[in-house]
Amino acid sequence: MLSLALAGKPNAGKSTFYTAATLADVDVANYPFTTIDANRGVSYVRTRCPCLDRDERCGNCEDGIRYVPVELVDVAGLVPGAHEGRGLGNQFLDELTNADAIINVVDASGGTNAEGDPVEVGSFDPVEEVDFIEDELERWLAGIIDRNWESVIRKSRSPDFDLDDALSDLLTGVGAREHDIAVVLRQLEYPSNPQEWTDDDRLTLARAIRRRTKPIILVANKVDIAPESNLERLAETGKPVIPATADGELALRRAADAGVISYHSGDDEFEIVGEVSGAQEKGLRRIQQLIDEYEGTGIQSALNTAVYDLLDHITVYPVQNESKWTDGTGNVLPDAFLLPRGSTPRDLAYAVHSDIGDGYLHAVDARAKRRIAEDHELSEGDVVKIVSTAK
Ligand SMILES: Nc1nc2c(ncn2[C@@H]2O[C@H](COP(=O)(O)OP(=O)(O)O)[C@@H](O)[C@H]2O)c(=O)[nH]1
Ligand SMILES: [Mg+2]
Repeated sequence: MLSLALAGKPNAGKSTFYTAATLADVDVANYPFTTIDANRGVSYVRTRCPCLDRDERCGNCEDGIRYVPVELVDVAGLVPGAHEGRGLGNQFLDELTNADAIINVVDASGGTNAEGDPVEVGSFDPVEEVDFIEDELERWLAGIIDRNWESVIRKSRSPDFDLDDALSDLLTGVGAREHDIAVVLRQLEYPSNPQEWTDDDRLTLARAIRRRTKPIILVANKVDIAPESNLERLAETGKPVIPATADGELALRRAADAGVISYHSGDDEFEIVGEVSGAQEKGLRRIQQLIDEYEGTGIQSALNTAVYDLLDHITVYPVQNESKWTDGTGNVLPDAFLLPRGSTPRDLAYAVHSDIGDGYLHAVDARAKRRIAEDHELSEGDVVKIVSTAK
């Protein structure tokens, strides 16, 4: 499963985001280190279900809204110096190891400092936190490379030494594949003898690896109290920025859970369908205003942007029966897989099961009812029958 990590300084709203997005009970408080262990949960990206192109809904979506699971990790707050063990330091950086992308939750209100302590709203520059979080991640990676450099030097004495291989060994643990290392090394200039590498060379390598293997989107949280100028400054960083209110989304999900409103995460409106007090209604109206202004609460949009834009994935639906779009038991569109754009039917087969991949014979586009070539690039919403010697 794809894994997204919520990183950021303390009190930015990570746990609120996490709770809203997973609706699991974790600590949410105005206290710097509420999250002592990383919380892992399941959240969902939202997409259009292919059953909308048929007469009947499939039963695995909500009125044509399909939710596809991703792992979400709530990482405890990072403070400047975390890579050297400050705050809750390194152990938490290590929890980012499996992340395919990082959602940096930023307090766009400027109402907390770099340590997460409350200050007057508007007095802390959120761009500072964007920079230090990125820097901490990169220095943490550089630390891993530094600590293992001796072994690279040792290997370099062997006649069949290959820097790509040595670095792959060193960095597979943080989610960098051989291909990533090869691409990154091609972009950089460095001494051919590992003994001549400087700390700066290793930091430059770490920064490039981070950009490639742990891309970041910014969530500009607390828009309900954020000065407009802060949102503009965040946008000027040139990074993807999603304005958000984690508190607002949590309130909506809880109200929906309690049957008070009808709301699907990511909707741009909701309807009050149950009994509400005057105060509750006022609160809900305020959230609706924010939704109108920012096109949603930003939570679903952040998850979707991370998976579909930043990681450039598509949703593909394997079926066994190409006319009915069912599995062997008659379940319509039972599974949805998130695959990198450019994936082929064979890649889908391997995602379903390695045996299905090994036994791959051919595939059928279940919309067009046509065989598709082995190297055909799949698209968002494709429904595909895999024919394999494995069952
Ligand atoms: N005004 C405002 N406060 C928020 C929002 N989201 C979270 N908070 C508050 O920010 C504080 C810290 O939230 P928490 O999720 O514990 O932050 P974490 O330390 O990053 O996990 C809590 O008091 C939340 O209620 C929001 O959208 N607007
Ligand atoms: Mg927290």
